[in-house]
Amino acid sequence: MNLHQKLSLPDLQNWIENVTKLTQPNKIYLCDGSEAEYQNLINEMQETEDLIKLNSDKYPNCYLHRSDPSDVARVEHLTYICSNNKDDAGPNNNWMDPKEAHSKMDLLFKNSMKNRTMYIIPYCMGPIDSPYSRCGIEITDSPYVVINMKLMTRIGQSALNRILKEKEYVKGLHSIGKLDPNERFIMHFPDELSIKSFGSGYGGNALLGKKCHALRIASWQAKNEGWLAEHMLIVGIEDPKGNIKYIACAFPSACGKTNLAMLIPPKSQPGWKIWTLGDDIAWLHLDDSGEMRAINPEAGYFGVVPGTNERTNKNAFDMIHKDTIYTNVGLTEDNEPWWENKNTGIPTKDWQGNIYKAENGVAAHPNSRFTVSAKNNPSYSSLAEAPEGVPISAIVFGGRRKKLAPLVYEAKNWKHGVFIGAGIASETTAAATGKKGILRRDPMAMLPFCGYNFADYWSHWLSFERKTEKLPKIFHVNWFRQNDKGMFLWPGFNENLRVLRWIIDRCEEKIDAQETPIGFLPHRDDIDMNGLDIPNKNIDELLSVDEKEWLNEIQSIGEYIQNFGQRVPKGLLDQFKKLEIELSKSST
Ligand code: SAT
Ligand code: MN
Repeated sequence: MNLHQKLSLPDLQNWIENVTKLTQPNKIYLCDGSEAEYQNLINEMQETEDLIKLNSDKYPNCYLHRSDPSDVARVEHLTYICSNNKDDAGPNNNWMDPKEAHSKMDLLFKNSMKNRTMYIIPYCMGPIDSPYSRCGIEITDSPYVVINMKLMTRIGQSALNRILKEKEYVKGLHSIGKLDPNERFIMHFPDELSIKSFGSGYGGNALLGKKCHALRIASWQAKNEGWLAEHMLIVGIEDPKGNIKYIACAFPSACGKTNLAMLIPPKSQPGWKIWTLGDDIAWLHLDDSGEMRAINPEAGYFGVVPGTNERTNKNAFDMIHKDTIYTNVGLTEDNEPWWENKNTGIPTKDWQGNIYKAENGVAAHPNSRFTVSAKNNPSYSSLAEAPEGVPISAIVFGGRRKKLAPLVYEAKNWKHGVFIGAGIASETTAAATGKKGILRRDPMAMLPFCGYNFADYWSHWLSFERKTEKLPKIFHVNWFRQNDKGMFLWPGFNENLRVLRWIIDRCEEKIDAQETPIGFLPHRDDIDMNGLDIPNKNIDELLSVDEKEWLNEIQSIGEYIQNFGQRVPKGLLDQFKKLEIELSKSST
């Protein structure tokens, strides 16, 4: 069968033909998703030095890719939502008129694949037989993208079969171009279900199934179809009796979603187990009975490497010892990957391949990443393949906040929870280009990823209350609170299970809580501190609410929300006003 016959959908054939004419590739290759194909690409990429084979005794089937030094993170200032109507993109997105965007991009794509192979990657986001899954096709000239998509999604024939049957799929066109930051754009066309990405080979800019499709385009589809596409990990928490509760947690990039998703219960918590469903993205649907269920559209992890060690995330540490693609880590003399806080080995080369000298800075780039199949994770839950997904008991929002936000609190109701989500703020990290450590508002941890106007997005969130009475409870956590000396008050990492247990106890209505204006907080004794050596005054600080400071915070959230103008739902503004009044009363 020739390519034309294999892609027996007129719309798909036309698109491929047009892209071929525009980009002028040397060769066209349709990916089948097989292991042999993966291995062939790996071999070819070693020849071109796009990949370096790592020590095969200690790191079998592991490779290192070094990206262009100017191409190491998502580029939010070059990312656009090109909706037909500017107001649909909203103040949270850069917008360009779709016609203008297409012609700008087509100029860049012109002849961009000359002397290169054009890879066609059919992929499915979510279990291949799930009604909640959605498909796409990414056309790319980067073999790095193909091997990463192979680990991160379900690619190949089965996805293509589904596309030919459903006839609806997201069209993604990607070329690394010359990797010139001045000729780099990531454009989304939600009304057309298409993406054009040029000039970057990195992560979220280039693996189009991830942030571009599964969040920006999918969030728009989800709004129109009555579901949610969210920047959330999904985790199952099993108690000593074998009952499992599933929760979904939204934290901004590089705030510990992967660590929480793979948590190993500390010794002081015998009988508890954690099952990983996903570490980055959740698609949430109401089932026929009105219960919220989640699938993870991805099939692998693209996680931050630095800081991963036996203490912070043993499952990830073990998992990335085989079948892993590393991007931008350092190397030891024995050709083992090395990164900051790995706690073993000595780096000899930095992430750019230069001789490592401590005085020149880090060996691994702070946003260096591992790509690995979810099935390699020791805590992998086979329900990640369940077409019906898992039922969600709680939604947990969080951010990286030195001050103010307590360790955990619970929303009073769904509307209040939506307000809490809309008010998330976090200190910026290396996951995106730009200044680090600056506090910015990041509603639902979706600021870089919501493919439409936040005001409409909040209305959509609020609308769920009218659809069902079985909504999950909503919580907020903050693992990153510090004292005045800059020391973390909470040990974090695996100890976070203690907080998850409180959340589950609340969901099961097993315990009561202290009511404060910002929500329900734990009574000190209701969080199991067994085996932890934390002074009582730290616990009190972690569970304290400074009402004066909170009044300022709520007013700043109110101001932020109101910037979104006329479309902001009244339900959200009411929450703001109610909280402002309550806090003004109690803080005077
Ligand atoms: O580069 S990615 O967007 O895939 C990683 C992240 O920012 O979470
Ligand atoms: Mn993410």
